[in-house]
Amino acid sequence: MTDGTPVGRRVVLGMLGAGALGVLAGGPLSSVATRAVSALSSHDPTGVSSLLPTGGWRIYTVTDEPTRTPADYRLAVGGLVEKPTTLTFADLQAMPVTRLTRDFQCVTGWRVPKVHWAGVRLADLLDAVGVQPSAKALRFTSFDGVYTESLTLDQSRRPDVLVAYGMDGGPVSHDHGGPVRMLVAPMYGYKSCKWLGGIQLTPTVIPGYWEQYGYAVDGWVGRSNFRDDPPT
Ligand SMILES: Nc1nc2c(c(=O)[nH]1)N[C@H]1C(S)=C(S)[C@@H](COP(=O)(O)O)O[C@H]1N2
Ligand SMILES: [Mo]
Repeated sequence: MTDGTPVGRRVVLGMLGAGALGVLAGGPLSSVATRAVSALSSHDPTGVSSLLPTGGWRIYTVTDEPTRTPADYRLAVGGLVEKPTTLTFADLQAMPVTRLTRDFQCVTGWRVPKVHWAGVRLADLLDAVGVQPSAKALRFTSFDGVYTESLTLDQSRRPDVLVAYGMDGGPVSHDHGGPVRMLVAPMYGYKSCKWLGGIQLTPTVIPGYWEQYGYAVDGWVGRSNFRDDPPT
């Protein structure tokens, strides 16, 4: 899956149906860390692996994990905006903080209940840069150089969509996409771009990384993809 060869929807769904097996076989949702944790949980009838410090999280990346510190972090906001802007970590922290507690749900079935997030509402950021009338969607890019995501402009203005720098009382850790990641709380995890490097306003939705492999562009939890139980 590293050569960029597109995989049809059927193949992806097949791998997901196989659950942890798909991950162990090196499916597209895997990373070395994910494989290790999944291998453990799939061979652990005692449930002891759920006591591991990952707290139910799987760490996903489609590249080698990129590194950026708060000091060298930059978020470029451009495209169809009035004021193209590059924000530092300090700029983000100087904006009004929004705190949210929400379950985090991956489309493959794992869920972490009641994660505490802190960050800047994307809506506030959009107000600060000014959105041009022709903008209808957003494209998120990761500084991993590969991962991308999308939202419609309406979705992006929801109060539960954050440019997040805080998680469970601390910073968003490197593994979880720090210093800054997206949190699109009402949608599956793949909509929340880690290691956020850029936000571009676009005339139309440009499907993101996983959406090219058949996942829903409108990835509402419980109402898309596999329609599992809505989060609590
Ligand atoms: N840059 C980047 N962002 C990403 C991913 C990724 O592989 N790379 N995986 C997505 C998926 S499928 C999920 S479920 C969540 C996982 O977040 P976590 O690694 O903090 O658990 O990140 C999303 N954002
Ligand atoms: Mo995911």
